[in-house]
Amino acid sequence: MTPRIPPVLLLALLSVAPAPRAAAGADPALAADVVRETKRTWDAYAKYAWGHDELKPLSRGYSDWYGQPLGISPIDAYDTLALMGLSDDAGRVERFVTDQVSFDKDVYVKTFELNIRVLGGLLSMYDMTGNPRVLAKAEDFAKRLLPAFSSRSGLPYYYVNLHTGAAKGPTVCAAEAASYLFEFAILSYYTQNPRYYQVAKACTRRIFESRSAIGLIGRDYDVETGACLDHESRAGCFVDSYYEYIYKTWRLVGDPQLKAMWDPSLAAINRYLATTHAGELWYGIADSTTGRITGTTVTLWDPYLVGLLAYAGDLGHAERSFAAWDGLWRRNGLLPMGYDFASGRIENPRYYLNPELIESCYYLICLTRDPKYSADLARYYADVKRYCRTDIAYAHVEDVATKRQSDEMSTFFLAETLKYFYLGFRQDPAYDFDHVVFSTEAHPFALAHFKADRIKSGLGL
Ligand code: DMJ
Repeated sequence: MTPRIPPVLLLALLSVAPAPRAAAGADPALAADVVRETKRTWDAYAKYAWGHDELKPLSRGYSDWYGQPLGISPIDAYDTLALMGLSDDAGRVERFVTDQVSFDKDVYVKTFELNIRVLGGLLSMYDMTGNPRVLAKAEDFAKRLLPAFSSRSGLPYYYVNLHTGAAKGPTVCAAEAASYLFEFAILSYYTQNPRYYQVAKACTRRIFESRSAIGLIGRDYDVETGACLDHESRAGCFVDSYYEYIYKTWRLVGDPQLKAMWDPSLAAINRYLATTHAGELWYGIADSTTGRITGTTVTLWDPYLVGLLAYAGDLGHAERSFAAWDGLWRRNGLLPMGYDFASGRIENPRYYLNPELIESCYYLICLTRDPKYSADLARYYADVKRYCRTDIAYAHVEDVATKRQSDEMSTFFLAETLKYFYLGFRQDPAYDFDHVVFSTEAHPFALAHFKADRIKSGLGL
């Protein structure tokens, strides 16, 4: 196993004090403000919802995704608390994982969502602490997800029962079919059991092989046969982390077969989905067989692509696409869930505290060092505080026009949104792209922990 810094020392090193080598453009005062807001939000979760999946930020109650608590918020939030130096709170979550939480529950869970939030969160906790009981918990959880992949095609069923292993849900979108590479690679690495990575890679390969002659994939898939059910090709919502994990997993473990999938995928995305409207660069929806643009609706999940393009070295497209998204945020004060860039109409007015544009802004801050992006991030932070803050935490907004709040706070707000704000203002080199790879749920993994010979043996390469 990779030797690590002891957790206590690690947390001390990552404490709230100004970063030793903070890059130009860092804003320690704003970083400290994010820590205060995170602590305030976390304290509300701990007071009103401890152990449950989500805090209700208006009524001061809680909700559980499946009737019984799985502790999704604290597991998802652990590394945010740890990297902000909130060590007592992080320690409490670690003890909750090792001593309290049980995944042996007779509930059907969403395979995709629980992989990125729970398995990803547990693995990140292990990557930071080296606590073998956390790794055991992660593997226990992964073994409960594995029966989802028992279909004829190897693609996962939408739901899996954590106790019985029964699986159901015959149709999945590309993201739900093939966003397992990253977490399963890490689990294979740390357990030195290639099975996890091989299962995940078979899914990604299956979707990749279904691409059309011009290199585009469709949106929805039949789990049993593996067949694609449509010709609707996009890079954002429904497909996003399929692409994201091919590239990010390659960055983490260097499997050359992933790079061989990424290069043609990126070329096809830029060739067919990128389209200019009124001088703005957008990534639309295209027919996967002809490449003709058939849809101009984008969603607030789609700007993840800006960060991914930048990460992959395509700053030209990334910065132009960011400008289009930033304009949409400026016009609304937040991002609407659905927007038609051709008509300029908002098709879904909700904003659920989502991180994607904030995340991409962090990528551009790190990869361009252009102070413009730091100013954009500060503006997003001010807007989120202005419109989503409640007296105890933060809440979804039902309509970006009225800014009317609703009684929900998604787990990714602590896991991702607050983390990327903090890292963007702090600019700690330990969390730049030479040092970590972030999962789709913003769980960071230190590149230095992954050694070539152990990758080969653990992943079965
Ligand atoms: C997150 O749970 C993940 O980033 C996922 O891949 C899609 N988007 C949500 C947050 O918007």
